Amino acid sequence: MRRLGILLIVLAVLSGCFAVCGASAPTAVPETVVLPQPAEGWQDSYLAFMENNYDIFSALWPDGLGGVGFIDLDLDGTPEMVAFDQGASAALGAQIFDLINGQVYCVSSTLDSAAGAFDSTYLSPVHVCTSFFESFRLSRTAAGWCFWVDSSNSTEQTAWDEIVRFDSVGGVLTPVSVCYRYLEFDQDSGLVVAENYTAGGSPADAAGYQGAANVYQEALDAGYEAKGMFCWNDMDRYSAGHDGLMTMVKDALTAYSSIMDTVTLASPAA
Ligand SMILES: [Ca+2]
Repeated sequence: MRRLGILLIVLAVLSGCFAVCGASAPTAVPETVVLPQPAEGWQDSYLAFMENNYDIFSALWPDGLGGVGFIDLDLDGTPEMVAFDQGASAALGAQIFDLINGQVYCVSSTLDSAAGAFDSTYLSPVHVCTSFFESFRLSRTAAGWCFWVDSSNSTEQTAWDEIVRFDSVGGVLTPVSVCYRYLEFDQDSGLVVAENYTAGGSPADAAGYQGAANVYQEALDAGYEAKGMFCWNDMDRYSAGHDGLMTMVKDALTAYSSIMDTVTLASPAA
């Protein structure tokens, strides 16, 4: 039976090359993705981390977190935890936590003070602003399968966005800046008065930025919709305090759906 209708998230040998899709491209990208088994007891590890570090969360986000969800961003089989703040600007700030050798670490945060509050051993300088768990896209690029996100934010006079790809480096979720665009507008005319671009971390022009972005924006999307819980969906249940936060985390764990259970592709790329 032909299996073109289904993206099987299968096993084995490919994990090394697809997990780090920024590495040199394999000769052929498989139509299926191989996922190892999740770390045993990963749900309890995240719950214990939240319980043990509630005072830090409370201090960093006194109004409470905006939402919590779980996504296996680096395709190593074990989900990362994505926690959104309440969004003081156009987009929400994402904080990403990874389970590394049995310990939970903050690996990305929009908040500078997170570096002093959490163990910063694996904290990346690359962070993410977006407003939906579904904004994290699983795609098949020419270099391999990966999650990526179009991270963006804006003010009345400025706008920026950054394509961020999620690699696994030594078992650690590693956000990588693919390309970055900053625009500044004249408040009266709305015309762009300043612009700045990078691609692969190096200065670029608009075409260089767009060329790097196209690799992801035009890649085959697997159709995976990540799930999470937002506090404003149920303010009574998810209050800013300890009980509300822990309930939100538990509900997000229940809502988590493995890529293996959910992804289908109508027409895998040639
Ligand atoms: Ca993972």
